[in-house]
Amino acid sequence: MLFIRHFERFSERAYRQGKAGGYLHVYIGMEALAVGWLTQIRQGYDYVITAYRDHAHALLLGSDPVACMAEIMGRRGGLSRGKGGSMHLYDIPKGFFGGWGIVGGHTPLGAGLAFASKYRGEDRVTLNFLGDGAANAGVFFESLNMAALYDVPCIFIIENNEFAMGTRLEYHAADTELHKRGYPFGMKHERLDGMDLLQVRQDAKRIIDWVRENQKPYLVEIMTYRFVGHGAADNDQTLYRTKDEVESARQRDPIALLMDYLTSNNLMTREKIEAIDAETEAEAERVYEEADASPHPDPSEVYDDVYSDMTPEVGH
Ligand SMILES: Cc1ncc(C[n+]2csc(CCOP(=O)(O)OP(=O)(O)O)c2C)c(N)n1
Ligand SMILES: [Mg+2]
Repeated sequence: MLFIRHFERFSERAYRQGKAGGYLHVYIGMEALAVGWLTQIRQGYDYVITAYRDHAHALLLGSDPVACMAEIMGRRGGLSRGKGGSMHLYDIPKGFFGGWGIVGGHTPLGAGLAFASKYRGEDRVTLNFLGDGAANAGVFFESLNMAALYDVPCIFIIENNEFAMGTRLEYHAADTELHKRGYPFGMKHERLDGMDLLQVRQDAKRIIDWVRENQKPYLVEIMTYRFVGHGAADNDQTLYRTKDEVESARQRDPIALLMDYLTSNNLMTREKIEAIDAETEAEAERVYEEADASPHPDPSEVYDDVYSDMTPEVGH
């Protein structure tokens, strides 16, 4: 969690310095959610797909942090060779299918990944992350329907940070208990806490085991909060929430909660935690500098990978 937080602080720096183009959305405040779930899957075997708030997911799946940062900076050494940016981290060998910018647009792709693994007789699970705002997209309901119809091993994980850009949950969702959207499709569904890492890990293990065993879909809504703006360009959060509200959510900062647990149970000293904090910060700085040394893509590559040379074969 500390490395992700420091890494993202450096990505924000890159944005402010004009070194990261396009959009940049960080996961600060939400770390326990991705850490809890992605440490419970079979990494490099199970499939993961998410929206544009994707840095934590790539890092946790073992993508090279320098390649992640280089992508954020649009450099040739980036995961998508510098052509995707922050929203389009990808690492297929690690089971990471992106990194998508159209709200809700990737949810049928996640259902399709789960369909593919079941069709091939494998016992993979797919984690299909989306936001609370995305849970209103028509295509999400279609994805739930098809996933339930074909009984595919897909876990839809709504990262409910209570906002879709500047629109609060109560103003965008007719029923704010988003997990209930599994009900009409006969899908198991529940709402869980996303701030206490140890609890998140336990919940994740239970649900992943169930889905792997039963090869059926599941819908979870996980309550979390982003401590910073929607994206790096969201300058005035006071238009939609108060400083007090953010401050009170910060009382349950997942990193601070875990530190308190570790120290109060004598599992780790405060000095040791401070040392990890300093080490991960130094590591994030090294990553930032190494990524910054990667060259920009050559303009001659602009059309590479846009069209496929493969002629599809018809009739199979
Ligand atoms: C189809 C579509 N509509 C609108 C947008 C603009 N947009 C970008 S992010 C966002 C809010 C999504 O909120 P949520 O799903 O809760 O995700 P979060 O940013 O909180 O992680 C919107 C409306 C978009 N990218 N795609
Ligand atoms: Mg949201």
